[in-house]
Amino acid sequence: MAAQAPLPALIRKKRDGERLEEEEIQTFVRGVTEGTVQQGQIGAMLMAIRLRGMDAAETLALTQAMAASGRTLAWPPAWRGLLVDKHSTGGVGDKVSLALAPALAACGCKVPMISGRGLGHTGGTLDKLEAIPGFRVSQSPEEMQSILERVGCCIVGQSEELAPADRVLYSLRDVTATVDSLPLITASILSKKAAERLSALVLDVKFGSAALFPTQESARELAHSLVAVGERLGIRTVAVLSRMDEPLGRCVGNSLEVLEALECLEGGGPPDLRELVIALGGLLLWQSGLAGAAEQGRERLGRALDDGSALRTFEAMLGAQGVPPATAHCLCSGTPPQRRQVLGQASVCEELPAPGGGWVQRVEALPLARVLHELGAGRARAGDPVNPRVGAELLVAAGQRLREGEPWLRLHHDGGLGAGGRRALQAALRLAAAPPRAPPPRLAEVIGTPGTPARRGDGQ
Ligand code: IUR
Repeated sequence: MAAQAPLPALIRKKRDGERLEEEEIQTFVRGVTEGTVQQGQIGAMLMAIRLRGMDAAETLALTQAMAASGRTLAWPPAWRGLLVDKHSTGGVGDKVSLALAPALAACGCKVPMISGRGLGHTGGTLDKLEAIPGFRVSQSPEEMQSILERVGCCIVGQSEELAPADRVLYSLRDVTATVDSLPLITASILSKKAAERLSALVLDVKFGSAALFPTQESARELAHSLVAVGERLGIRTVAVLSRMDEPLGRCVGNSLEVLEALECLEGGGPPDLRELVIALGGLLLWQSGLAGAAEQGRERLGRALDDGSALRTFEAMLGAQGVPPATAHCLCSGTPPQRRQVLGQASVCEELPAPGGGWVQRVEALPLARVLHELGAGRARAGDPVNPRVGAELLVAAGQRLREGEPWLRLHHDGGLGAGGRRALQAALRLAAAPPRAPPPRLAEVIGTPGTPARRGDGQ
């Protein structure tokens, strides 16, 4: 084996714009995992990568080294081709995973979904699920397998053992202004998916005023990077670019989003939510070979939402992840008031009147999310508690005529809404003097063509 260059030489190499060899990347990641690389050195390497970039082979090597830094999951051979997951780059009101995982399982997929918590203005799937009394997200890989055998899907947190190098790098990216690096984002997202040993993956890359990437072009660049590296890892990978200027659906806030996901699982709910669930699920069913084309996949997934099989699977998943059976049953089969009683309600429920009259152009997601965050719906630092009862329901839709004083937003909180928060909320409502043009579809583009479906033996 060639002598390893000392770390400062590797940092210098990347700083000066040279490529790093696979072994050099492995050396760096091993040092990160074992704690032998100093924090300053990690920060310097992250900045060198952020400024100089990485080509596809380097990004792949970084992803593989990070995936290999911890445990990888193993599944029964009979599940080959069927193991699927979805990742979203984060949005406001995004409860897609809650409906998508059980719907896919109801169609025959195995969905070991590993999700995150909300940080900043975007929500986290785990926080939404933890609004349900009893729901646990810390299952071991063995427990995950047992749930997948019985139910077909689970939604859990990332265990300490999975891609530990990502944990170190991600926390340092936050404090070194290197979050927005394509190779670092790609390796971070896909190292965890590679460790999950998936067959197929769909990525929801969001763009717009409330997304990580403001423009469709920048989101497209990330999507191409994710699809290229995902495919090289042996995971059938496809990405959709979806708009994130307005909240997804009508509800924002953890408990309210669970209620809205339940409506979707009953075949109802807001059309934009159902559309995204069906589009993402249709692509995954195609990739996993359970549908002959994306359109057939969409139809199949829509049937699972309409015939109650997705809802029954969701109830089974709740039971398998710690929710008492009576609670799970009440949530899945109860009336809306019974469901609200299970989840608990905030002490204040107030409706905001429209500050003027006109046609609703849109409701801006970012200011709405920021105010809810301040009211306790989100966390400022990892580990902070969240108040699941804080949230908002949109009472209007784009294109609707609204008269001054008519209610447009129902806000749920436990106090603390000041004049500044009220002003910010009222400014989130964009009114026009004339009927606006129909908004563009939320799903803007699909990147990567699944083409040949995952054959058994692909991926994992
Ligand atoms: N989610 C991840 O898992 N990693 C990242 O780098 C980002 C989001 I940005």
